[in-house]
Amino acid sequence: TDTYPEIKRDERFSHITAEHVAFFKGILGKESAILDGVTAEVSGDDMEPYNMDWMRKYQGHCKLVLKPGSTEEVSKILKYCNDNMLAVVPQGGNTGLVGGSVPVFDEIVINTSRMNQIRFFDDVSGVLVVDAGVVLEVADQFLAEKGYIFPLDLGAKGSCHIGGNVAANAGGLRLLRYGSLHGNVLGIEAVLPDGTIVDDLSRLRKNNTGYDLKQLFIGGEGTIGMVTAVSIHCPQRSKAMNVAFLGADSFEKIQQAFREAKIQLGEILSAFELMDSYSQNLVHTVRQNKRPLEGEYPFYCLIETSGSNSEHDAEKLGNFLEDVMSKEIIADGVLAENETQIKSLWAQREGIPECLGHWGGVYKYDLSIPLGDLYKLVDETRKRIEDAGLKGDTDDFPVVDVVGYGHMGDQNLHLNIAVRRYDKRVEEVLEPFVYEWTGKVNGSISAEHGLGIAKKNYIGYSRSETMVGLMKQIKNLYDPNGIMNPYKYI
Ligand code: FAD
Ligand code: 2HG
Ligand code: ZN
Repeated sequence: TDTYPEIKRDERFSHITAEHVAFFKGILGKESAILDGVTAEVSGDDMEPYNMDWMRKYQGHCKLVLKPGSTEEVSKILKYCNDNMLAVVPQGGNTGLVGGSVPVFDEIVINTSRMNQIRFFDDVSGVLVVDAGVVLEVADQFLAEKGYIFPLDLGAKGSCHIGGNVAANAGGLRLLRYGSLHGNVLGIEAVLPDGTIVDDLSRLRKNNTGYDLKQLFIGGEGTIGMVTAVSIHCPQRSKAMNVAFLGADSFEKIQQAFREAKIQLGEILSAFELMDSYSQNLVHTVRQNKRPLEGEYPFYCLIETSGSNSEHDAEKLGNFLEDVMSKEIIADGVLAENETQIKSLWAQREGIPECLGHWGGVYKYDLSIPLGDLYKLVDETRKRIEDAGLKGDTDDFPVVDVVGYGHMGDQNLHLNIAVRRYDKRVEEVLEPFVYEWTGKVNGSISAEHGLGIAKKNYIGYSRSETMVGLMKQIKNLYDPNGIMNPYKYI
C-alpha cells in the first residue's frame, strides 16, 4: 500500500475515547450498527473492508465504524463529531478509485450501508428518491420492473452506493446517452458537519430559484457534508438493446468509426467504449476466454444501441457495420445475437479493471483529453516505462503492461499501468508526467473518479489558483473545523 510520509496527523483532531464510543452507542443502539475497535478487540480482517480501498493501495487506521440507519442519526453523529473535533470519512460501497473513501489516520468511518430504503418512485415522471446507501444495482433492478433505468451504470454497480456515486459524480458507461449526475440529480438531502439537515430533495426537473447548492455535493467527495438521500430523474428503459464489438487498425480509424456511429445510429447510440489490444490481451490472459473476434487488432470498440424496436435497431447497427467495413474503417466486427452474447461482449470491457489488478496493483489515471490526442499519451507513457527498464515478463520487473481504454464517447481515457507491486520508481516515471501532459493539452486530470488523496497535489494542473481559492472558501464555510474527509484534495 501507498503511504504518505509527508502527511502528518492533524493534532487539532481528538483521539477517540471510550466516552465518545459510549455516546455513539447510545445513538445507534444496535450492536450491528457499530464496529468498535476502540474499547473492544476487533480483528484486522473485520476492519479491513472499511480501511482498505478497492485497489489495495490506500490503507487507513480507523478504529471505529458507524452505520447510521437514518438521516437524524447522521445529524446527531456529525454534530457530536464537530463539537468534539472528531474527523470523519463518509463511505458508501468503498469502490472509489482515488483513495477518497478510506481514512488516512484514525478518522471515524460513517458508512451508509444501513440507509438502504427506496423512498419514492413515480412511474409517470420517472422520479426516484432513495436513501444514500441503496446499492446501484438494487435501484436499477427496482426500476427495471417498472420499465425504467437508472441513468448511471458502471462496473462496480453490485457494491457501490448511490450516495457514493453522487459524492463521486461517477460517469460510467452510458453518460454519452443519459448525461451526467449534475443533470440527472434533481435533489439532495445532506447533513452538514454541524448537524444541519439540508433538505433540498426536490422532485422537480426545473427549479430556478437561486444558487443550485446541491451541485456542491455532487462530486464533493464527502468534503462538505454527508449525502443522506438523492432524488433522481430516471429515463424509460429501452426495450431493445444491441451490441457490436469492432476491431480497427489504428486509433484514427476508431475516431472515424465514432463519427460514423453518431451519424448513422443517431438517437439510439447509448455507448461507445474504447479498448486497446494491450487491455484485451490482459483480460484474455486472466480469463482465458474466447476472444470476440478471430483476428487481433491494435484497437477495439464496443458500440451499444438502445431503442424501442429491436429489429429496426439491429438493422441499423448491421447496416452501420457493413458500411464501416466496406469503407475499411473497421477491420472486423461482430454483432451480439442474444442477451448472453451482449453480456459476454460487455464483459470484455467492464472486466478490464478487475483483470488488471490480477498481478498485484495498478496505477490508474482517469483523464479527459481532447479526442485527437487521447491515445498519444498511452504510447508515450509506455515508451517512458520501457526506456526506464521497468517493464518485463518476469518478477524482476515491476510493470506488467501499460494499457489504454475508456469512455471514448466522453473523451475519457483510462490509462492504467498494471504492476506486480507498487514501486516508487514507477510512480516517479508516471507522476507528474501524466498530469503535466494532460494539463498541456487542456485536459482534466480527473474525468470521473475525483481527486481523493491520489491527486491531491495535482489539482493545479486542471484548476487555476482562483478556482482552488474559491473551493477552499466553500470548504471553510460548510466545514469550518475541517472534520469532513480531511487530508484529501482540499
Ligand atoms: P465510496 O468509494 O465509498 O466513496 C467515494 C467518495 O465519496 C469518497 O470520497 C467518500 O468519502 C464519498 N462518499 C461516499 N458516500 C458518501 C455520502 N453518502 N456522502 C458524502 N460523501 C460520500 N467510476 C466512474 O465514474 N465510472 C465508471 O465507469 C466506474 N467504474 C468502476 C468500476 C469498478 C470495478 C470500480 C471498482 C470502480 C469504478 N468507478 C467508476 C469508481 C466509482 O467512483 C465508484 O465505483 C462509485 O461511484 C463509488 O461509489 P461508492 O459507494 O463505492 O463510494
Ligand atoms: C471504468 O470505466 C472505470 O471501467 C474504472 O471507470 C477505470 O479502473 C479504471 O481505471
Ligand atoms: Zn470509467
